[in-house]
Amino acid sequence: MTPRTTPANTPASDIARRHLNSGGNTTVQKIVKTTVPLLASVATALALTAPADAASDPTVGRAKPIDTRVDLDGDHRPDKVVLEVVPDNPDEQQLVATVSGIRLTARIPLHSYPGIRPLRVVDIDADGRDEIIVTESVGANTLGFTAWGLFGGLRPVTSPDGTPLPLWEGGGASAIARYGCEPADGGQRLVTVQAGVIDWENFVYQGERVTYAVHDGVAVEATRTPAVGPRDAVPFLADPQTCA
Ligand SMILES: [Ca+2]
Ligand SMILES: [Ca+2]
Repeated sequence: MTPRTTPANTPASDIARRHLNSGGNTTVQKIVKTTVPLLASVATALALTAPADAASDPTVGRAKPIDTRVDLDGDHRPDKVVLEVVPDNPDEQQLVATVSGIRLTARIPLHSYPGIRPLRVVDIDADGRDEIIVTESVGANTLGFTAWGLFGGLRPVTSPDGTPLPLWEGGGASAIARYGCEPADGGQRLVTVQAGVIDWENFVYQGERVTYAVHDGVAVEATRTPAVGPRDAVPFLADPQTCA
């Protein structure tokens, strides 16, 4: 088994549930002018509310399910797919697909302060059956994903050992994390790029480009290419749109 590395990433869980409320209770003292010699004070704890910009931010989707249509089984008819937060567990999301009247569900980790994120529809193996990219983690500068499709059920794309294959995007200034697809052998391969900066003055990165042949939801490594260069060096380029 080939060891895989993951990019340096701020654990999203560290910030996942940081509370927006700030400040303390405000005490309102009302002086009552009566014959009573002492002041009567009324303390009122004002209800604090989350900042308005959070409530109106369209990217904050924790409570609202995402409902879309994709063709999971490749019969050219759209299949309903819904992604929602598991009601009693904000660290888990549920993917629900309805294919030919059969309801399929999958529970997926969710480490994202802004909640569930929009689904990306792809066809990683170019077999005419769509897969869905689900965001599992939102870090300070890196997103983590897994890809899901109909592989004998609603299942993730995995390594040959059966563990879900993570995909990354971002990296900030210190790293490069990308995924995409590219044509190969008359078909299509999944591509991942991971690199870290080795020269801060010139922004030179060292890492590798790995390609996978994906069949029936199993990603088998096809090539692994070490590379050194700037962010836009050809081996470091990968575009998620090429998997669509
Ligand atoms: Ca279909
Ligand atoms: Ca496919």
